[in-house]
Amino acid sequence: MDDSIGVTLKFKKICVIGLGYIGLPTASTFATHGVKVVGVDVNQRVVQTLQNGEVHIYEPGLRTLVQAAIKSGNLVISDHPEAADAFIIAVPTPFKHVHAAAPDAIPAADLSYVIAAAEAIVPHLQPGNLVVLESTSPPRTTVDVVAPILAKSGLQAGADFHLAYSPERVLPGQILRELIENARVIGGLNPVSAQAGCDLYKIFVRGEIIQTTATTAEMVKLMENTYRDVNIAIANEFARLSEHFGTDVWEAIALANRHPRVNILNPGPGVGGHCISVDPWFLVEAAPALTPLIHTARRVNDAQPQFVVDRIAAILGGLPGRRIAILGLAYKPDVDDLRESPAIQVAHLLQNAGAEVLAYEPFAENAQIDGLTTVPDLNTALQNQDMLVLTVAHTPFKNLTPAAVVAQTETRLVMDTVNLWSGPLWQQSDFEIHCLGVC
Ligand code: SAJ
Repeated sequence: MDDSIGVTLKFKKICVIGLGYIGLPTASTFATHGVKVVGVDVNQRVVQTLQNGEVHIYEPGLRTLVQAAIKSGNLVISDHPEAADAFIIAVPTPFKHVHAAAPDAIPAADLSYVIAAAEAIVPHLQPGNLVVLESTSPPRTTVDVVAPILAKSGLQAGADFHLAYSPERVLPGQILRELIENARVIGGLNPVSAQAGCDLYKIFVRGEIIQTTATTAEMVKLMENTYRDVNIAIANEFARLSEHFGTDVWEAIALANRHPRVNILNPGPGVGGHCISVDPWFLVEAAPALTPLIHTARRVNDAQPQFVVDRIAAILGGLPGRRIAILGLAYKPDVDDLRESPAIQVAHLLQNAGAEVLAYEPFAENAQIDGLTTVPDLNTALQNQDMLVLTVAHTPFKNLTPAAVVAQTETRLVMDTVNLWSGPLWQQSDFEIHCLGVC
């Protein structure tokens, strides 16, 4: 008998709290694997959208998966939890931005959504249940924050019910595939809780499931993203050095990466998203004296938008009154997510310095951003500009040819922060392309 069928019987019904980029795919995947799922979100717009058969998130294949899950009758959408065999908390854990008056302050983790979700579970918690925190959280959140809240039920975590932490590590744009294929870490309050978590995720996870402690699993998640942030910071610093010494950082990185044990990442306009730009702060806030490298890397990446703006100002000989088109606002290529986007920071910095900025985002053509003029199509963005600034390596921009752009704009000045328009076609074109990391 397929053991996944066995464990499905153990978890007939689960509640997934938080229907965002992770919660909704997770809820839908469980539902299409035979589990009754109550998908819970406190945002009425989200609940209404999903109950109307629509999806509020762009992720390849997600709409089809959610509609199949709801059509099967296994996924129902609600604004409150119900009694279930397991509860998964997949709510946001943003950080509280520092006040402008204290720019050097360390951003603090905002656990209010996790706390609210745990509180909402308490009335429904029963002996034998499993509760899993998935949200990326500071080390010891499961043990020191979630467990005490759930104890208000009168049940003891690890004895009367299972409590575990299991981070997701899916790449936006690849979520549905990676959710199933990636190895998964399950950290239990105790080994029995870790095993219960393993039994739950075995229902659809095909990657290896590794059991550990809850705090280790929290650390693993933060280490993965912090490792990436530090490595992006060194790539950004190499870009600055290349401009200083007059080399092409992209060529230099490609050559350095020919070394069998070197893997330098790509420079860019900064680090965005609700993960890489956030998670390292959880470690810095929790242990500032132990994290000078992590802290500095965050500062390097957060300063990258200003570095790009300074380069643009030097090329244009000043910014006041200059007309600039920002091409791309998402935090990374081929997603519609604008959270913590460096492209938006570049646009605001240019505007604050007196430039007239228009922005176009192909994956969010109707994006409304405070203090920023966005246009719904590329052609409008290209009209009557002094410079085009490529801030996101979106595939639609990659596929443009010089001829296609020439037909839509008189502008010949380009600042390419993502090394997108770099091939011979562009080098032989009339465009004057300035690339980040290339002098
Ligand atoms: N970036 C660079 N240079 C690079 C790579 C990325 O500047 O070489 C920038 C991107 O443009 C973006 C930011 O960094 O602004 C983050 O992009 P990303 O693709 O590194 O990260 P996410 O946030 O989309 O996904 C990461 C992944 N973590 C790792 O790769 C270690 C994903 O597996 C995690 O599940 C996700 O964070 C998360 O949810 O934590």
